[in-house]
Amino acid sequence: MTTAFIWYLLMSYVCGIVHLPLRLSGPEGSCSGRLEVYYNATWGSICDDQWDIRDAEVVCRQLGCGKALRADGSAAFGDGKGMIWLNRVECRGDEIHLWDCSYSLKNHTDCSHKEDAGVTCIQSIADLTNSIGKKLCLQCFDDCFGS
Ligand SMILES: [Ca+2]
Ligand SMILES: [Ca+2]
Repeated sequence: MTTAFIWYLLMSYVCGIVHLPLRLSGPEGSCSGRLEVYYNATWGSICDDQWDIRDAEVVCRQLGCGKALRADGSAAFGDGKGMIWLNRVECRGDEIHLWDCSYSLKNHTDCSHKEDAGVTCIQSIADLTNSIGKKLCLQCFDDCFGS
């Protein structure tokens, strides 16, 4: 096995076979804010159609932010920029990752940034370890899959 392949396996494990990395863009720290998803080498936002607390539960879980308090819509955390990658997210609420849910993933020109979705999660003691994990995942994406 090449070093690159071993590295890939390691990062796949750390990142949980990454399909759709998430981050929150907000003023109140890492566990609330406008949701952004990394796809096609670009961060984009999520349309709030059918955005609800079950979807927020999964996002908060994936980010290591504990339980969800609220699913925010109508650009509650301000308008995003660029692509709107996700719409019509439908989670049961017990999924580990958002990509386990049903959703529409493409450049949603039928939605506007006035409808950007966000989440408000309970911050947990796990934040510290998870923020390190998140950094690793982002680093992984920049290094392994970035342009
Ligand atoms: Ca809407
Ligand atoms: Ca939903």
